[in-house]
Amino acid sequence: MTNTLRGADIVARSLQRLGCRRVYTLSGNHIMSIFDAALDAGLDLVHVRHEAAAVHMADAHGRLTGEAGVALVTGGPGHANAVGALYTALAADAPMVLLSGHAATWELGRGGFQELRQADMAAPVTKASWMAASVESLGRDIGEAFRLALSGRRGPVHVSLPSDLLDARMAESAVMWPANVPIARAALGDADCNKILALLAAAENPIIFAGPQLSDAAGRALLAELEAATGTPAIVLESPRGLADATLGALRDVAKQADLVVLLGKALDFTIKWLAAPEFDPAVRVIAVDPDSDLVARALREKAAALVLAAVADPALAAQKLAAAAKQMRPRDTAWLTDARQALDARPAAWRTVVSSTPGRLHPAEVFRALRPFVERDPDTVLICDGGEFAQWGQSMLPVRRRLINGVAGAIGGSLSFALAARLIEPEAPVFAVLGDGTIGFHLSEFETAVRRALPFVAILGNDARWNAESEIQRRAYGANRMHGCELLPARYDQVVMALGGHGEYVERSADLPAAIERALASGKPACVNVMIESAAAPALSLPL
Ligand SMILES: Cc1ncc(C[n+]2csc(CCOP(=O)(O)OP(=O)(O)O)c2C)c(N)n1
Ligand SMILES: [Mg+2]
Repeated sequence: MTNTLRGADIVARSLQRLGCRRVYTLSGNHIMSIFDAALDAGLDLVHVRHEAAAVHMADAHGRLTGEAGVALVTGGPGHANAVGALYTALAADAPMVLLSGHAATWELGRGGFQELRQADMAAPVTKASWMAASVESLGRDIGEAFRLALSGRRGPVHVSLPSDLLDARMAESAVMWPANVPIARAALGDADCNKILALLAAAENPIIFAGPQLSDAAGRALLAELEAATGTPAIVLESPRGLADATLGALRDVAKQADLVVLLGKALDFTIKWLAAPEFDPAVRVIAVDPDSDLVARALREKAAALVLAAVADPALAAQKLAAAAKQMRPRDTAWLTDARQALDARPAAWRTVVSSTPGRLHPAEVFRALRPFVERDPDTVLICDGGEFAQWGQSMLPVRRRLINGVAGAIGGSLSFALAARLIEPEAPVFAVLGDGTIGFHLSEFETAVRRALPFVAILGNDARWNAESEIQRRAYGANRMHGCELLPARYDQVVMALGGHGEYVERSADLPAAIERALASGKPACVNVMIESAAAPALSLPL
């Protein structure tokens, strides 16, 4: 008798063949056949409380491992819930695949259960999005999704899986399994490499802006090497705050002095004010190196005469080649690099002593002065920072090798899911998530997932009982007497976390914070340190510091 497999088995085994061991998911009618198939394929189903959390976890998985993260959700509303989170993954160049169950093909156009044009809906927030067309080609669909997610400018890919194809059977011998094609990465040509180094050597104040693909620990190490070899400050721009990213100190003052900017996998976009005046010298010259020919074309369109070199190349390969070649050259004078580094790395002396003026509330700087020794204990610590004003202080005050932030999308709410994925990937080192009280509401129930899966991490919650980032906009734009619609309760999120089985700490005094963090770590549970803070605008640094 010929062996037959269900479409669902083909999907699960294809994932396994591609090296995937863990799937972030939430159950639903359309995908229960894949849950069943996962048993035999040995896939670990990490099942969560909202489909967006599954996507955020696959996103973090992709960013932290460089392998494609996989999220699996049900059709219609499950898919719709997942799509919003793809926006963050797309903007962060995170390699991941969203697989969504889908109404059966024979139901389409007839009012089938949870029928929705899913591929159309996901198209604007993915690199590619399609509905599988036959059981025979399911394996190839999965393989192609992985290949696209990992090639060129990496990013999310979506495939909808109609339930009749998942249930259909076919002979195992006729299955087209995904081909294990190596991911092609475009190299930087010798001539371009030499020309870039010559332009850097001739420039007075060059600077290298890297994109999110170089934001992982390996990418940051590579940039440090490139910086040392070329005498050129090399920084990652991954924040929606762009030049005002508090992580980068007085970057705006540095940027103004630049006469040459090298974009290394960094899109020419709003974060760098399109490299235009008044943030940049009108005469600044630009080099664009990007894996995505569309972004190279955009740089050409936007910068025209100022663009002195454009190349389609993988940013990591380009950085390696440039660093290796630069080491053979005469080192440049280090005065510019020294000054630029000082502006990027220095922090105001006042931050070492500032305290809150409100009794029972801490200033954000007090929180991160207390947290810093904990993140410095282990070089493998993973720091996750969400959006909002409080978290910007964390980004600015906590230097770490391994960090995830919300990214250029500027969406808030992903950090708890990121922390769960980080803990699954990093077995030992501490994982900290830094977020505000508004943001924690988005995925608070993921503490239940974390408890159920025994995934300890520590959330440092800055609770100012408001959506302060938006309040600050109101204060600046409309006046202090017109701030409304952004107030929240000083709620006891620590108690919610305890009720879900985690560890909670409540802190109103600076002196109590170190012991509270220590207890949270020692608890071995998912923990929330709910720190009452005074509302403080995000730091905006300028020279002299
Ligand atoms: C998905 C999404 N919704 C809304 C916003 C707008 N937004 C940005 S920061 C912020 C406030 C965050 O409040 P909180 O988490 O309490 O941090 P705080 O600014 O108070 O420190 C809001 C509403 C956003 N960026 N993303
Ligand atoms: Mg707040």
